[in-house]
Amino acid sequence: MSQFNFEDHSHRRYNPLTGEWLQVSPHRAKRPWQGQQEKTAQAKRPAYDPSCYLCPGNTRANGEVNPNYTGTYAFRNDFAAITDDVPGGVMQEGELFLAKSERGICKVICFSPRHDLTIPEMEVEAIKEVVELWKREYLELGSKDFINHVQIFENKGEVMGASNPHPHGQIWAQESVPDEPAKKQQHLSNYYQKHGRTLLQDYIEIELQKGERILFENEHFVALVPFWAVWPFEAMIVAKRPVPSVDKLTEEEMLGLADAYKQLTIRYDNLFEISFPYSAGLHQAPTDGAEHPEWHLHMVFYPPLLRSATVKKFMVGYEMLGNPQRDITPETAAAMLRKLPAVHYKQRDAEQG
Ligand code: H2U
Repeated sequence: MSQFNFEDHSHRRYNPLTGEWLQVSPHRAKRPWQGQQEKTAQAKRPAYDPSCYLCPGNTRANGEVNPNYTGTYAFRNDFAAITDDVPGGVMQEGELFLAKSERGICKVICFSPRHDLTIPEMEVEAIKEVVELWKREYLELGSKDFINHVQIFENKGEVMGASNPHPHGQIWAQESVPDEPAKKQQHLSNYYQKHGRTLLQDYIEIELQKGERILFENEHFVALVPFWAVWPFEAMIVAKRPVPSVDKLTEEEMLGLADAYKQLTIRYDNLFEISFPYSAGLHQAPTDGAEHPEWHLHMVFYPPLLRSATVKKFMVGYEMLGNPQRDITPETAAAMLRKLPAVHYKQRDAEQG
């Protein structure tokens, strides 16, 4: 038997942020389809769509009319999954039946009045306005006494269940800290107590030295494929300074986050020359009134695509029953994303006429 190496042989990787394991099976990536590209026909969208419920001036499903907004726009989700008018209640029967009421506020956030744009096609200054909106909402929602966590996210593309192509995200703010950030809270806290530094501060320092999973960096943020990435082209944008939450970013850092968000999504779009779908979001300190020096703001991107514009990775079978599994290694995915042009393919096509 040959000597073990991570590029060729089956192995498990540990995610120190969540305490979970990942199965990596690089030998499976050697199947003949690797690198195949199938483009899908992409309809060009108008800058304004009279039937879109997010466009300025249009009437939403519940009859409310959007203002003629010119930048970003946030409103309470008309079909909120969690609402603030739920009476408090607990149901507990022995050890096996436990339920509790959950209060919260859900919002929809429009990134731009332009129906035809997406983040990688927006100007960095306009994306900074999105970051400023995140900050305002995090502060405003987080300051309510019954809100202990504010989850800001973007679901992009039909394959991710986005109901509308108008550039937008969502916010679910609620009483409880949901499971993903709660796992991270525990691991970040253990690490900070032990070392007096944030886990991600130490992690990015080492990753920047190694370089093999780094996609790019600017003055304030670094984008990389984490060592423990589950999704084929999963990536993370991490603040270089250990800031716990978006409200603590300086103006310069907010611009840096906007730039990193644009740069990463341009590379994503360039990978298969399509509008690349993903679920992305901020992970940051809970808004429970406590100080959280252990927290370190980062943005995660979970794209579903595997080897082409149409072939999706399914988290089924072993992944549902055992733990997540991937074929191409995070290092291979990082190398593929890193070598893509920093100019969006649509801009390239427009320039080439
Ligand atoms: P998604 O594209 O990720 O589904 O987000 C759009 C949200 O917009 C969705 O949660 C809300 C839906 O409830 N929505 C409104 O609040 N008002 C509307 O008129 C239509 C959709």
